[in-house]
Amino acid sequence: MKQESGPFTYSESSTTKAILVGVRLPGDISPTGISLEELNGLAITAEYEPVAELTQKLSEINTKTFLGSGKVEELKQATLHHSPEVVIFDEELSPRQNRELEKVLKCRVIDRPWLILEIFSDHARTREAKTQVELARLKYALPRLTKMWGHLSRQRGGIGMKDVGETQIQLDQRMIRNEINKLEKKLKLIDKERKTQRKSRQNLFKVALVGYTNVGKSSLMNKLTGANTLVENKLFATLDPTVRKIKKNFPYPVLLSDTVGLINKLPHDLVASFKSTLDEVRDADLLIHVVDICHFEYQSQMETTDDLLVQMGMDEIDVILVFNKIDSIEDIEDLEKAQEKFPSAISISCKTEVGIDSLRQKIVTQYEKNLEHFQLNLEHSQAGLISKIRKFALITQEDYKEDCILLTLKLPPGGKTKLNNLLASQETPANN
Ligand SMILES: Nc1nc2c(ncn2[C@@H]2O[C@H](COP(=O)(O)OP(=O)(O)OP(=O)(O)O)[C@@H](O)[C@H]2O)c(=O)[nH]1
Ligand SMILES: [Mg+2]
Repeated sequence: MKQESGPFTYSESSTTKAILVGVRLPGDISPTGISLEELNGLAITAEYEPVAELTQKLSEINTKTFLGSGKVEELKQATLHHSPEVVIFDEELSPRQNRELEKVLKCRVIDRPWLILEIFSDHARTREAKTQVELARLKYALPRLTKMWGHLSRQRGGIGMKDVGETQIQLDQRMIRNEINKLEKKLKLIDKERKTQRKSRQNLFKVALVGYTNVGKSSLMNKLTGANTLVENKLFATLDPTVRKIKKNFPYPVLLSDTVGLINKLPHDLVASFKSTLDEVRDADLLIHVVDICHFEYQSQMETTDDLLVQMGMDEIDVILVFNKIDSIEDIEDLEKAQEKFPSAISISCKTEVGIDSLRQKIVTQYEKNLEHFQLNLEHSQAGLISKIRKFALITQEDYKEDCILLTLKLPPGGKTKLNNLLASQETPANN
């Protein structure tokens, strides 16, 4: 077995055959049954080649081998037949189950959280994402140390695990804990930098794109801002947050942020590690929840997103629901049914640009909802200030009275401070 004879080295050209295992857990009442489509997509994204699938409805989870003994035997026969390098479970396995299954099946066994971590480490590009993924991988591997080191050493995407992987045998748990401490400190520093950046944007209206992975968040970011964020038909194309101003056809300064996509059973350590990335979302005044309306499981994807938003304490923020990819819908009745069920949703296509203008309008409406009404008396000699005020506030009425000009304003967050500063600079010419 590769992982027992030294570090497993990933090579671009080799295909790594995998058997996928899915179960229906006790208490799971989802109507769709056991679908391994998503695990299949994840496996392919991580460059495995699924060669067989095995599913089972479980009445209870076996603490030793996760599956019952009959199914484990069936799985063993499948591994003998297909000779896969890896068996991938769609659920999280305990360290013990992981070990036992590897012993019985005589091949590497990984679970869904680990698979997601592998993809994240492949896609991490920036210092922040790399640190976050590395931390999550180490935390996940720590209790699974004996077998996991082989997996950790898969040096993919330059994740920075090199030293750790290469000297795996010598490292003990204490050293990994030290590494975890170091990474946590590094992340704290990065977090601080991000906080400073966010502070400088405090007074702007912030909109964040959220949603399941691969639904078209980055495509929408590009449509609304003219940015050139990476769009790919793969899971977790985006890991790092991008923040851009929406200028195109927009009357107000609004910041839009695109960030990591969400997925069912996201590894817990990963959610924790991505805290600062997700703070970008937590800090938003408005969320745009993007849904791939063509996906057969779009409703459960919506639920996963909603659940994760609750977990991350973001369920209080206003949300615009967006059904994307309507250009690809096969049966228009499906779209109509969805619209009936979620009447507030805006249907769009990033591909054909249908509905993008309605979405812009809805963002504007939400923005205006956040504006503070204010009235200001200016002397006639101060009329020159009006054009300056118009740059950051909405003037809904200009009333030229005999002794003054009465302005009715709508101020964005931070607008009052700007207004006070502007008026103060007029009163004290030394500040001009
Ligand atoms: N047909 C169609 N495809 C779309 C549309 N919008 C996005 N896509 C495709 O959907 C895939 C995913 O798009 P992304 O914008 O990368 O999705 P994302 O939500 O940012 O994905 P992650 O960053 O991986 O979470 C790409 O292949 C896009 O071309 C659309 O309106 N119609
Ligand atoms: Mg993206």
